[in-house]
Amino acid sequence: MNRPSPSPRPPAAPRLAPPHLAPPHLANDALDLISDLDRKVQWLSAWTIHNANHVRESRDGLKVGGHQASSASMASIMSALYFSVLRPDDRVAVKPHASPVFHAIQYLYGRQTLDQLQRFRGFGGAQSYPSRTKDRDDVDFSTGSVGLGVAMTAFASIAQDYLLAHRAMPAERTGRMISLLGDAELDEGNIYECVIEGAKHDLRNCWWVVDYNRQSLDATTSDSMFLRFSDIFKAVGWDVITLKYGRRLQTAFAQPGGADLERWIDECPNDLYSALAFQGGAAWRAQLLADIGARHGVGSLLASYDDDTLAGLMTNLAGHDLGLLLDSFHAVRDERPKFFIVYTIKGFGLPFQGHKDNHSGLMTETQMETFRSRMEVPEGREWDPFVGLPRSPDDYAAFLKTTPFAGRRADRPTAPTIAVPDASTFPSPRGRQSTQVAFGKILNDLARAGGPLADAIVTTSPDVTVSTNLGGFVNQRGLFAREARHDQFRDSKIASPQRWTMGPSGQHIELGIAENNLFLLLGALGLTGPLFGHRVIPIGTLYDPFINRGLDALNYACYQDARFMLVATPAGLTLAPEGGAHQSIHTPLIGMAQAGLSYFEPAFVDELTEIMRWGFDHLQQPDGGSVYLRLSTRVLDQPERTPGDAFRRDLIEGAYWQVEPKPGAELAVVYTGAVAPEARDAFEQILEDIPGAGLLAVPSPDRLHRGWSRALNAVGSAGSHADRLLTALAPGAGLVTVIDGPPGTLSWLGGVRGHRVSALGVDRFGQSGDVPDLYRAYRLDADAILDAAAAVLA
Ligand SMILES: Cc1ncc(C[n+]2csc(CCOP(=O)(O)OP(=O)(O)O)c2C)c(N)n1
Ligand SMILES: [Mg+2]
Repeated sequence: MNRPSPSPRPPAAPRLAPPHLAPPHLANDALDLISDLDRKVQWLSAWTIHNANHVRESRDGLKVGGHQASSASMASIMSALYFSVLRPDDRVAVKPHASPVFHAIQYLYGRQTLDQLQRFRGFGGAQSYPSRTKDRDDVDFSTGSVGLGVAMTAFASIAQDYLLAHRAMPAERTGRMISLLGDAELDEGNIYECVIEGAKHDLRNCWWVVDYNRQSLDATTSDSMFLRFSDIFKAVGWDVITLKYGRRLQTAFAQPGGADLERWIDECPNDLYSALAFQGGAAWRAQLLADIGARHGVGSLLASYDDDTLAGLMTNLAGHDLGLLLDSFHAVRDERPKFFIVYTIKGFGLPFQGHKDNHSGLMTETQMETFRSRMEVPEGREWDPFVGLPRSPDDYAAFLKTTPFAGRRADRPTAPTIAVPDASTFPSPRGRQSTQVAFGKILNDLARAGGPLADAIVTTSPDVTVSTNLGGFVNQRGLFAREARHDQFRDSKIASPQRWTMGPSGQHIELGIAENNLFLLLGALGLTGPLFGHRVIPIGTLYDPFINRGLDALNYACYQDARFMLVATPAGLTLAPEGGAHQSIHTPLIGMAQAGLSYFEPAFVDELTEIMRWGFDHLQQPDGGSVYLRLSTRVLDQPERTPGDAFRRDLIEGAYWQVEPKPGAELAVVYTGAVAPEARDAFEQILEDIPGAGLLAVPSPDRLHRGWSRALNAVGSAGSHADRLLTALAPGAGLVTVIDGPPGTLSWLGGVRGHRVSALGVDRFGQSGDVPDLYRAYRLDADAILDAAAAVLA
């Protein structure tokens, strides 16, 4: 055989099947029933995709798509789990391209409608990839951006451990957090960041089941990783369970010539194995005879199979052997994390099985007809749940009522809302300070005062707990660990302002410097209500520029409607001496554009206080969302004022007049965040020439913009808060906007009532310096604002 390179020998598959560990509900004939249902799942998932592409009317001529090969690869693994292994409290992240398999299984359980399947990938129908928010059959974790759903299960397990340790959920409701992943997902770096964090947090009750079909989207995957995954996962404390060969192959290996056959398969490169799986029996025979035909016993072993059964034998991998899968999954008896490497064939049983281009392959009408007759589905009854199976529909329906998964509640748990203190008792730090310091004080004061909100807060940070001012809260409430760990520095009586005591009652989860993990953990903590029936209030802190590091995970958390408060600090050029690598520029536009997240950038502490108070409530509301606070280390004098209801309302809608303009005024200075003093300074100079000018504070460009664009789409901009505010100005008035961020964050205000705009902000990389130098160089200072005012009035 002409092999490109010998691949390392994978660990030997178990020669004998593990003992049959039947769960209590598994009667003698349960395996037959599950195997029939598995066949139906294979049919329905392929048919759902076929229907969307070839049967349903197309209005735009676009390919609808769907992944018959990826689905076929995983069908039996999922049948084993959903029809026997999964318990009601287990939670699963299904590989994105196996969504049709998930929906088919839910359909058989009566938890998914025919209408949804028929509208797969259509508007209002079952989603292309499992979606917590858009699908109707109770998806546990959304998937789509590969790798993220995988890691999400680990963080969900940590979140579950947090609730268990805080006695917020009963131990008997502990579920296993299971990811069903494609092998190519193992290329995503976030997986390895996650397992490192998992090792630090004693991860448990987490299973990752790899559909090891050795194909990605483009081609077959590299042989060189064959053994490495097992090494990597063992190194971080996981049990690795390799399920390679099905029982028919194992039986053949025990025959004369079988050891040579086994060695041949073990050494066969991925691409050759895949090509032969595609070509079928005659090709297998020719290749095997050429390579090992002369070895003792091989010739007669091969001769005992015709071409069809030889093809079946050579593709009898563990992932398609239901009995083996059931035994292996049921054999798990402990809570250590499990990494199952399950060998499969992409497109198993379909005409393009093993073909390197099959990722988006769709069966033709003719191929579907052949598949239909093999599956014994009569024409016109394609959607009948149990048609063509050997037993009566009642037998299957009755069986499906007895599985552990059938005991899962149909609706998601709702967690009670945690009361937020009203303005009179909510902490309100006083005096000259920065928003970052005030944030720390508010949390510290909340923790000290105690109460339901303080008890529900969980903070987390990727190694910037102290530098983002979470230290006070952590001193009060401790770090979370399942087992108590003492603070050696304290025990050694070494002075430190920071206590670092860990234990089950701690309320801070410390992460290593991997911002992606922060967002995944916030995602998991932000879903504990609907996942585990108990709500926590997650607060995550990081430096603002490093949001970029975890942006896809942030988007992913929001896509799942996880609820959390993200506090990004310090932000912008205002961070001055730290320089351009740490000065965030474009994050305000992330905050404005990110669905499910409200961005605020307060300048003053009373604003921050009110935003946090509102935020704690908003992130608990059914139609609420998460909150992003962009804070600063710049110390500012605070305004003398007592916020009232009108101020609060305006603030949360995004803006308020710090100094109201006189009716028909020609100019307003508009600012966001830490440049407030420069805006004020310039504004006071402008008043000398334009006495009616206004000074508009915009603590949330995001909320202000959303309010305006919603009103614009509905009834014209007249209903919006932005419009109400700007009506006071003359029709042709000028606006000078300024933010330590992209000028576009505020320049849209010119569109509200057609005012002329001169927008100041940062659109170049920053550098080290002090605030006066940087504000001058980047045109954020009072002079720049005055110049801009002159220009806009000219
Ligand atoms: C982050 C991300 N990058 C790229 C893609 C596009 N994509 C979808 S599936 C896939 C390959 C998946 O291969 P594998 O995980 O092995 O799944 P399977 O072979 O079972 O289809 C790629 C690259 C994606 N969904 N997410
Ligand atoms: Mg694959």
